[in-house]
Amino acid sequence: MKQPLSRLVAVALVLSVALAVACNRSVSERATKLRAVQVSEYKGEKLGSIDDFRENSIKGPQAVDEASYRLEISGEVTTPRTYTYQQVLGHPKYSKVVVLNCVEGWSVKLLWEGVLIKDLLAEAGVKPGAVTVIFHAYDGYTTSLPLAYVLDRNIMLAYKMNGVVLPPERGFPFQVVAEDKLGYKWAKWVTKIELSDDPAYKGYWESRGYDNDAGL
Ligand SMILES: Nc1nc2c(c(=O)[nH]1)N[C@H]1C(S)=C(S)[C@@H](COP(=O)(O)O)O[C@H]1N2
Ligand SMILES: [Mo]
Repeated sequence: MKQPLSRLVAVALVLSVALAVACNRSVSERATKLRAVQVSEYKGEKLGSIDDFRENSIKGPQAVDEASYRLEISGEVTTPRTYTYQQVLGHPKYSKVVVLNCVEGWSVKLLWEGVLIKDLLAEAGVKPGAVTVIFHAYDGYTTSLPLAYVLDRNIMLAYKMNGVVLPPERGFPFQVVAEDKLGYKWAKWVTKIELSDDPAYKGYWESRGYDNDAGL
């Protein structure tokens, strides 16, 4: 039987709308599922939740595209490097339970999984004059940590929290796990790690009066 063309067009329209709705739903379902499968305990230790954070980033949550994302290692290094998301994940992985304390007075204990920043720095070759590690982020945020602290304390660049990939608002693809330092040292959405010979460098909050050491 011959179908009128308008009938076919109508069917195609209905199908494409249904598909669009289904895709949208799967995006929010994915976010919900991520939270549903997060771990709540690690080696007998009770953990906080991904939702125990108060989102107060300088420009709100950032949506970083995994395919076009690059992490740069630059500044006082012998060979500046650029990594894709997967190339960063190709480094040896580490897990650790660490508490994040914000200056606002709240804190959250989570299981973090990531790579060691010093493994990335070793590949770029740190120049002898470097003393400060500056983190640049997708939202324009900056903060820094002493190079000695990053190396001696095995500071991690995390890609998972409580066993799930960092949600966009929690810093996807990477957040610095600056243990024993206040939350503003825990750069989210890290895009560049710059080595500097300036021991007094001040990042976003530090240049607005917050303590540059930020020790707990
Ligand atoms: N890129 C970026 N990273 C950032 C921030 C920010 O505004 N931008 N805020 C910092 C602060 S003040 C805290 S307490 C931690 C956790 O922030 P959240 O609760 O908004 O995730 O992220 C830190 N990292
Ligand atoms: Mo904070």
